[in-house]
Amino acid sequence: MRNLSYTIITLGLLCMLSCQTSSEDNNDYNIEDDSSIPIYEAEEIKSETQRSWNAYKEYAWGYDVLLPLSKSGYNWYEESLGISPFDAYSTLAYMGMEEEIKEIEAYALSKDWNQDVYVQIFEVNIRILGGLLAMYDYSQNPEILEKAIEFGDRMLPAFDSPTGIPYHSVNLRTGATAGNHGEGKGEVVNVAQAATYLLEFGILSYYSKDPKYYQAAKKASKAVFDRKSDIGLPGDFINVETGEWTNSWSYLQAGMDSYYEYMFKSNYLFPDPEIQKMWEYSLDKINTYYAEDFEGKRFYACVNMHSGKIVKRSVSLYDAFFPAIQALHGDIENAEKNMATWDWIWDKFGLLPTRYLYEADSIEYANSELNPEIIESAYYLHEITGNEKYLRMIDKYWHDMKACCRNDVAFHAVEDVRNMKEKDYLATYFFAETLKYFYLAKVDDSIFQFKDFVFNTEAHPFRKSHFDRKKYKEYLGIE
Ligand code: DMJ
Repeated sequence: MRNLSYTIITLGLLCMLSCQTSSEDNNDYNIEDDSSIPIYEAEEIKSETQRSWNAYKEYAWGYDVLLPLSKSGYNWYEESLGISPFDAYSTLAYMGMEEEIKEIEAYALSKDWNQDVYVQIFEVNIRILGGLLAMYDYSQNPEILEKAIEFGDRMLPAFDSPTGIPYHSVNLRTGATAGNHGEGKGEVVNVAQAATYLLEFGILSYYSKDPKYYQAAKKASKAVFDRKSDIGLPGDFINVETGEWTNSWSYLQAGMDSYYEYMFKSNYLFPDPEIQKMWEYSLDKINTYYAEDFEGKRFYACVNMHSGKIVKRSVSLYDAFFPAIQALHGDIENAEKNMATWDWIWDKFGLLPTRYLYEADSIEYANSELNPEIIESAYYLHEITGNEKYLRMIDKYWHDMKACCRNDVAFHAVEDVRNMKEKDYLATYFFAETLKYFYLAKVDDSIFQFKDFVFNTEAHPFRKSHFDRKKYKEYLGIE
């Protein structure tokens, strides 16, 4: 036992040293000047994706998630939804893994959604519906579209609330609504759960030529927006039956992030004057109330929705999606300031902790779960500005992630970025997003051109030219 403890401690120290060496190296590493150091190759990412996908197939096929340390599978609910293949498909497709994507298409077609299970509407929207729609976007197989429409129809009863904001969860078989895992009523949701549907539901309406999906998503987003405070900010938790705010914090973090993201992205793909107004109004409030220059760095704080006063100087790694949106919107100056802060936080720890208190300069939540947002923003900024320093950042993120999170079969999350303690979990978004952004950042233009696509919040790509600028208004019911 004692020997085992020593072995574990020694292995832990070795891991810490290797991770810290990597992060310390990076602190000395001047990304602007170091143009002689070669950047990783796209082929390396593809082979790491193949290796991790093989591990999912060997140890967890049929389960939602791979547990890479115990080499087993894990389900979110009592029954498996088989989420990883839906999330992985679009990444494997653009990597040219033909055999694997054919296998996933067959799996998707054989999937029986008539499951007596309550699923969280937000999560299945971005991962399963988003994944199925991207599968159709890539394969153009009409049977896949039928599966996507069926899945969308099973989600719709969740939106049948007095406000039009969806309940937390829906039973895929019965359409009954509830809270998590069928518990409670599910009437209190955060704003991301309330209003992250415009993009997938817009695409579903376009392809099915039935406006009902987009209109349901729009009603939900407007229901949140219309309940903004006197100074124009939404809160973070809302009751879907009464429309009352149950908490009055306002921020860019997980829980609100994709509410903002989808106002922008949906309007980017399917211009809708009402949504555009909402986005422009909201962006102005974000810049007025959340943005704070603190000790020479740009942060986006948590504020009170009524007073606009800062309630917490805290950021979460999810907020690192925002430089991508700022850059695509055309606000390069703020995107670059924001990105520089994220890169600085990365360098402090060698990975991003889930939540960092910037005034106290301390970690609030120390886990790090292979999240994609910082890579996503560096990728957008590299594509949009052409500045090589963003590719150098991505290269650093890849080397650090490899040093701290790669094991003998795949990659794993980290419990604590201060000691890089391993966590037995590989989130499905690692396949959908993290590996995809690493790959696309280095892949040749003949394979993928950033400017031709829109990504959902789970990085499922949609080719813009598939959506006719003259027809979308009719299909989505936009006046
Ligand atoms: C992803 O599942 C999505 O990007 C979501 O919008 C929030 N972030 C996670 C990954 O960090």
